[in-house]
Parts: sequence; structure tokens; C-alpha cells
Amino acid sequence: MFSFWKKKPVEGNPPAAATTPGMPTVPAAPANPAAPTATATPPASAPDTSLTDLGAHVDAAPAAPGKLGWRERLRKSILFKDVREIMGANPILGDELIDEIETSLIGSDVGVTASREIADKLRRRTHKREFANADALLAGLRGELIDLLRPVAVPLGIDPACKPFVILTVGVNGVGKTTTIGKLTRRFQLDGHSLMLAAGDTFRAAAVEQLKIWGERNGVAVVAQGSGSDAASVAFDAMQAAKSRGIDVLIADTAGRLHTQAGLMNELGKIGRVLARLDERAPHEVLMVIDGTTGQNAISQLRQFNAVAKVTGLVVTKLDGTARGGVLFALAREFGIPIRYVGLGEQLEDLRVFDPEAFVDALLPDSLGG
Ligand SMILES: Nc1nc2c(ncn2[C@@H]2O[C@H](COP(=O)(O)OP(=O)(O)OP(=O)(O)O)[C@@H](O)[C@H]2O)c(=O)[nH]1
Ligand SMILES: [Mg+2]
Repeated sequence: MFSFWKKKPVEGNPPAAATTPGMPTVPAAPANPAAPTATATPPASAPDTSLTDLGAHVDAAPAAPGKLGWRERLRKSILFKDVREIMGANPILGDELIDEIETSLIGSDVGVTASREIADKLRRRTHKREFANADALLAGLRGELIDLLRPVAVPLGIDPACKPFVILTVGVNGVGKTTTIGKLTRRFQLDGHSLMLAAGDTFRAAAVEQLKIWGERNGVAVVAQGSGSDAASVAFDAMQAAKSRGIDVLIADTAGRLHTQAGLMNELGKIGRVLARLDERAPHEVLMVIDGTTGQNAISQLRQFNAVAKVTGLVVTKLDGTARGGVLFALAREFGIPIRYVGLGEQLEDLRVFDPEAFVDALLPDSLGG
């Protein structure tokens, strides 16, 4: 059944990227103009070092010019605007004020249930006279929001006992799966891991090419087959190759699919089962990528993907492109699944390890002036 993998030139000393014979040449122009161009493919051990500032330490660093911080990236927040208006009117502490905050939370996609729970807590604390004034109430709101997110702020750790550590990326169309893989590849490389990518989006030739470009940029082998081939076969093939080459981390791309398409959803289950033949714990991480602009639809997306592929971690992308962003709170409350990373833009450094305090601070700064 899996005889195809023997044909793949990934053993021995293969080219660093684009391993499938007969695949079209990788175009030189990158999909992302701000990222380095894919020129001659460097060896896997020598990635482009011009981007060595893009590691995990980026998260702690203050925003430098061109590398905007959380607050700059999320400055469109409705929550911030609403709360500034509410508080700017010299409000009287009480239920009415909290009702307004609750409405603003719902408008920011926090979700009705999570918004009500937060508002109820603030009401109880107000009745107990915990807040001396509106500023103290605001601090209380920030604390409640951070508390909701803290349990899901669990970073993705690569277990060295799993070799390769297999990450299967899943999600609906266009959410940023392939881009996230590119960003993660660089991040893991900077952490000292060796990588391989599996082009499991077999629906479109362009999808394979897109992944190959990321592979070339980072000097990482990409295992691919022709478009239309079986995604589970590609994943199995790649895992075999990664195992035999002693690769630390294998990241498998998959085609975007609507959570309502039963046949395509079942394919994800198949990929998981096939990988488990090589290591019963694989895939070690099922990373679901969610578009942060999706709003409450993200809840039903995650429910369906989780049902077929047991999602173990989330990446919420495009938070720079939404005035809401509150869906993270709704996801955290509904599922408790770790949010590993958030996407704050299209550049490599815009994939950040999820930091609830930085996130809440960006949505709702402690000073509402200005
Ligand atoms: N603004 C912004 N754009 C992003 C972010 N992450 C990804 N994108 C953009 O979203 C678009 C789609 O990204 P892809 O990585 O191709 O998405 P995909 O999920 O692989 O798409 P399919 O394979 O078609 O399902 C690209 O233009 C990316 O640059 C982000 O955090 N912020
Ligand atoms: Mg893709």
C-alpha cells in the first residue's frame, strides 16, 4: 500500500528541498515579498542566518521599528475603543456600567457565555465593594480576562523522545496553515532542531509549490508527491523519511477543508491513523490553525476538527486584521485546548508564542488615555 515511499529520493544525500521527481521548478519569487527570496537552496544545516533574530526571544523583546509589538498590532480593538468611551464618560460604578462592558465584550467576539461569566464576576465583586472606582473595575476586568486565558497558554514543547516529533497542521481554507508552517520551521531551526516538511495538501499543485518555497528558504527537505495523491500516503512517506534521517521535527501540511465536508474531514482521521502505524503516539501535535477574524464560527470549526482529529494545540492567525480578536476567550472557555501561537501579521517574526498578558494588555491597556 505504501510502496510509493521507496521511490522518494529522501535517503542518502538528497537535495535540501523539493524532493519529488517531475515536480515543476520552484519559482524564485517568494509568496511573501518581505521574506527572503528563495535563491540557491542552502544545505539543511545552514539556514539563512540573516533572520536569526526571529527566535523565541522575539516574544520578550520590546517592539523595534518594523517589528511592531502586540499593542501596535492589535490597536484596532473594539474593546479598547468601547471601554475608553464608557470610562471616559465618568461612569458610576454599578450594574449599568458592567452591562455596558458586557455588551462590548460580546461585540468583540468574546462570546455570550464567556462575556456573561466575566460580567457576573465583576458584578459580584462590585457588590462586595472590591472596586474603589472605575479604574479599579477596569483592572478587575483585565485580571478576569487574563485568568480566562492563562490555563490555555501552554507553549508547544518538542519532546526529544519522539523522533521525529510529528506536527499535523489542520484547519479550514485560507486560515494561514502553510504560512504558519514556514514561520514555525524557522522558529524550530533557531531552537536547534532539524526539520522536514510534508506537502500533505495534495489538492493543488500550487500548495505544494508554496510549501517548497518555505522549504527552500529554510534549507529544509520537503516530501511531496504529485497533486491528487493521497495525503495520508504523503504523510506516511515523509515520516518514514524523517525517521530514517534522524530528523527532530516533521511538520505536515494539509489541504484546507470546510468543517462541514464529512469526506474531507474523515481524511484527517486517516492521516492520523496511518502515522500511528509508525509511532503509536503520532501525530504528537495536531495543530489547528484558526483565522482570528472568523468570529464565533471558530467554535464550530474547532468542534468538528476536534471530533475527527483530536486537536492538541491552536494557532490563531490574522489578529492584526481584526477589530475583535475576542474569539480567543471564547475558544479558551469552550475547549481549554492550548493556544500555542498567535499570528500578528504576515512576516516571519509575527508568529508569537501566546502570551495572555501581552494579549490582554494590547486589547485593553491599563491606561485608557490618548
Ligand atoms: N495579516 C495576516 N495575514 C496572515 C497571517 N497568517 C497568514 N496570513 C495570510 O493569509 C493568507 C493565507 O495563508 P496560507 O498560509 O496560504 O493559508 P492556508 O491555510 O495554507 O490556505 P489553504 O492551503 O488554501 O487552505 C496568506 O496571504 C498569508 O500571508 C497573519 O497572522 N496575519
Ligand atoms: Mg495551505
